[in-house]
Amino acid sequence: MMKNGKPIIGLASSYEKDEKNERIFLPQSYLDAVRHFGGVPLILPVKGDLAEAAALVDLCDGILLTGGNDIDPALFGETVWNDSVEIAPERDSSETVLLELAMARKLPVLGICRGIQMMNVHFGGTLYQDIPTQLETDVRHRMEEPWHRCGHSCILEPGSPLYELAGRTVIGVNSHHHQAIKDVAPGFGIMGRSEDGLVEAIWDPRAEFCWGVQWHPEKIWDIEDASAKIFEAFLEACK
Ligand SMILES: [Mn+2]
Repeated sequence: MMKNGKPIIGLASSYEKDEKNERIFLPQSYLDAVRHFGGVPLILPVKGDLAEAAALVDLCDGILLTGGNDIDPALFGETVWNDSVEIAPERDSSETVLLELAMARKLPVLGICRGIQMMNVHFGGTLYQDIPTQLETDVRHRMEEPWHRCGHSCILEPGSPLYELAGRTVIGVNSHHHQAIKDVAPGFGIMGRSEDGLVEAIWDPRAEFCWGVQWHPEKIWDIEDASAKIFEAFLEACK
């Protein structure tokens, strides 16, 4: 049940730390998309304690897990594969708490790019840590900018909610990732794969709305209506 006039969408912030700087940030396109589809974006910080996270999630009608760093492979029982893997354990911990709080409150969750990976790992799945060195494929999953265009297609699973929404089997997606789902989390269903068979969209049939997509619908919803429909469905579930 929505708490206010418009659904408040908590956005997991991106996080960066090096010798000189420590900051949270988000690409504006996430906020623009949430606003366009009728929500109020609320940026959720990293490194707060459980009480703070609970206080913030209590304000939210839905949670959006955004793109960014790689997931620490320790979370799925592996060590770091190579130098391409850039982790931010502080962010992983914050999002683990966010997911637990969201599940306890039965809040809708949409995971985008890193977000689908975080969702999959949190619920017991695994990842390819580095597609170029771990998977033979002709599909370009790390396309060059601009990302406001489709780079490869996604073949939807008939019967999945995304297939029902899109009303067709093949949709266009952008692609800016070097990691991807390997083993899908137990209980989750596959909604779509790229031409090489890589899983690009999952959902939890046990939840009201718990979806993850490997692409960035916030950057192509105005040119690919399947991506617009993902945001429409998510915001609708948050009402
Ligand atoms: Mn891809």
